[in-house]
Amino acid sequence: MSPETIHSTQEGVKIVRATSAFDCGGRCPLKLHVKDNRIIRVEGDDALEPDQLRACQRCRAYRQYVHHPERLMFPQKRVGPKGEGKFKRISWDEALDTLAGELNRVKKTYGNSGIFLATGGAYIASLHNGGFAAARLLAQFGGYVTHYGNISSEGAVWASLTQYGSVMVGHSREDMLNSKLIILWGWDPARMISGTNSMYHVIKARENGARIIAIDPRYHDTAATVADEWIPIRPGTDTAVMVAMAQVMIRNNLHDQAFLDKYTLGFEQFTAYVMGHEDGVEKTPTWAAQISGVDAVVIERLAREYATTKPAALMDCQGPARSAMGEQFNRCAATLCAMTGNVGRSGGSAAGGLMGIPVGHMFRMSAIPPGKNPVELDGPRVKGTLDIRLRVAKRVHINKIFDAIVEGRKGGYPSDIKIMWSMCNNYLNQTANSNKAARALKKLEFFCANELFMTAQARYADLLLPVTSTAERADLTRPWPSGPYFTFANRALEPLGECKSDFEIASELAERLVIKDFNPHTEDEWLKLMVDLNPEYQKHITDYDKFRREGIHRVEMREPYVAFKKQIEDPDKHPFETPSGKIEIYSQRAADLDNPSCPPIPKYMHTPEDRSDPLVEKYPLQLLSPHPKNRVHSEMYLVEWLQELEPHRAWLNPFDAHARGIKDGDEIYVFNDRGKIAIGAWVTARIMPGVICIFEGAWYAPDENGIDRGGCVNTLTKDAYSGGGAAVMNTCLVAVEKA
Ligand SMILES: Nc1nc2c(c(=O)[nH]1)N[C@H]1C(S)=C(S)[C@@H](COP(=O)(O)OP(=O)(O)OC[C@H]3O[C@@H](n4cnc5c(=O)[nH]c(N)nc54)[C@H](O)[C@@H]3O)O[C@H]1N2
Ligand SMILES: Nc1nc2c(c(=O)[nH]1)N[C@H]1C(S)=C(S)[C@@H](COP(=O)(O)OP(=O)(O)OC[C@H]3O[C@@H](n4cnc5c(=O)[nH]c(N)nc54)[C@H](O)[C@@H]3O)O[C@H]1N2
Ligand SMILES: [Mo]
Repeated sequence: MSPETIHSTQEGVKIVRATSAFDCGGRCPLKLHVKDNRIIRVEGDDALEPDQLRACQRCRAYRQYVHHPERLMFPQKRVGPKGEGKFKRISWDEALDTLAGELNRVKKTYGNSGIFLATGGAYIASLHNGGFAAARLLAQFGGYVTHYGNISSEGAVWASLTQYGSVMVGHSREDMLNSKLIILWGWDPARMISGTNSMYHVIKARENGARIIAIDPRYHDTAATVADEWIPIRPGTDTAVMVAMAQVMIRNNLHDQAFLDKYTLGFEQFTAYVMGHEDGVEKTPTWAAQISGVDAVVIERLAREYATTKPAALMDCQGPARSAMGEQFNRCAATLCAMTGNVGRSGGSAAGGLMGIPVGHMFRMSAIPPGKNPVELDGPRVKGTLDIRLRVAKRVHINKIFDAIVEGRKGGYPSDIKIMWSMCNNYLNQTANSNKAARALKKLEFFCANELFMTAQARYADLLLPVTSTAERADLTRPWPSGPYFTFANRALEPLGECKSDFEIASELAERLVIKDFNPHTEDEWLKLMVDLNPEYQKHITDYDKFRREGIHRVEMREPYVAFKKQIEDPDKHPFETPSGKIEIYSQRAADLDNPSCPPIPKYMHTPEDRSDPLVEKYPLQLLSPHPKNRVHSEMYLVEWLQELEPHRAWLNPFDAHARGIKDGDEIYVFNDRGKIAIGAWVTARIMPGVICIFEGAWYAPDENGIDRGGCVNTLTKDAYSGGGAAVMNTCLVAVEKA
């Protein structure tokens, strides 16, 4: 038995220390009880409070996921029309020969820019496996085209880099115990986790006397559990309310002028905008009330309370920023944090939407560089993005992948994509405009998907390669974003059926593509090497064997981590990483972009598909698509325990439901010009009137009339991005009728 295996008292049972590697922002230590190569029980972390990292319902259902009867177990090739889902079993030799043959054919006929590599959010584990293995292989094969832009948080990333020059804008979660007021602005950690211990510390902070306010169109689970007050707000209008809060502070001299003078740049320009000196419109609470639906009295009181309660943590997340002017939301939140002197202060917050701390953060744990991609070398840069976020123009925005396939060079894209190789994503389902995505996948000459399940996207494949789950391999798994700890998932099972990891698939393909020395190490050697080569692990992991054996290394911190503490305590020695060295409320780099939708100071602006769009006559409801509590996006969709937990239904306010003769539980159609879905209605006052909520991730399943019976919300969303690069899923107008 290997050292990381604990003996069980039960005959034939071993207990293996592991974690899942889902893309949920948590990373929970698990003890997997294994008998006859099957997980028979999942136990959570055995550390005591407050260190315990308690797993949620998804890890509790881990064995149903790993051993699901629908897992793909052998390679298959398409036999019916594309998208119909008819496949035939083939051997690995035939499968890999086919993929190698197609790659060689496209390279020879069209060049390497005809190859698209689609990697995704799934499988947050070491960087030698998953999409990274394929990227390294294809770089050596002469290159490939891929996407740019983070679908999760590009608005927040843009905002944080503009304002602070850094994406490490979070505090370790226990610092919330030092807060007197916590504003959950589009943040619902009871559901979306955001670090395994986030909700635990929100509850502790509440018990400690902090007042908690939730600002969200939905009365979400966190609000229902801990909030003193819920302020419903129309989607996409938060920046207007924040600007009005700034107006209240300026008018009543409640802002921290000394802090602004010392640490920031451009407050004068922001003031000119807020007070109406710039455009003749003073951004009063009454002005914001008309836009947002939040009462002017409430905005005034909120501004006063936030400005006078110290320290206060404004927790703005990424959901509101996944919208047509997403970056303005996070930038304006950060500006309020500076106006109240809460940046760099324990119990405060810098906002910026990312909440990450630099200890144990997934971004800092890269190891095996994929190597230069020849297709991208010397390419011009994408115009219109901030210089630090400059991307080579040979790439395609994440929310435009399928548009690029459909339109190609004639649509202004860098190449004509002929084949796609995909892993760790279900983008047909998860990027916007699924109907267009389906058309795009049908247009490809060849599509190969490495998958665990026959997902909505996998149905369109020509070739399906079955991959192992995290339980079937050993790996360094990576928490995001709260830390402070490092995790190791030991191998609990031998690969099921004929499954192989993405890395094994890439390695076997390398031989066929005559690429030498692609995989010279064993799994154990790779993992040890990555720990040895990475300064982040080296700083903390002194005993590799102990780390592996225990499956976790918890970093002991003398005090909570507070973003920008150094910059505030000693600004001369520690300037911010912006060009001016200050918090840039006015950004010259943003000004240089000369893009009206990305102004140099944070501003509220109207956008297509908000309530001011005439389209509202036809499609009167604003659609939100947050992340589901019973899945990770579309992953775990088939797990019965999780399906039972929460049926997939559309949240509809009683006011909107009655106006359309819809009763709770009725089947409804939700539609716009992009598509139509069928789904059950949940009539509930937990969502404000005028807004409808459908969790993302249900599998797209169009019927013969093109109605998506699976209720995939991206059948309705728009494949566009904001000035700063945010995917705009939460800016979407729809109509609803009884089916
Ligand atoms: N409407 C709307 N859409 C959204 C969002 C939203 O808020 N609203 N959020 C967006 C966000 S933030 C994200 S991150 C994306 C996520 O988008 P995706 O990354 O496409 O989402 P998943 O559904 O997690 O798909 C991951 C797939 O990878 C497979 N997989 C798991 N492990 C492995 C592995 O080891 N190897 C291989 N080859 N495959 C594996 C899973 O079976 C699953 O099918 O969705 C986005 N889509
Ligand atoms: N259970 C579970 N957890 C997950 C994931 C998952 O799929 N399942 N996915 C993970 C991933 S990859 C990511 S990126 C994160 C995403 O985490 P977030 O981006 O924080 O999550 P969302 O669910 O999109 O939105 C958060 C909240 O914002 C609200 N909201 C949306 N639009 C607006 C608005 O205009 N104004 C205001 N005030 N509120 C608004 C929503 O109602 C929701 O309550 O979650 C991670 N955690
Ligand atoms: Mo994400």
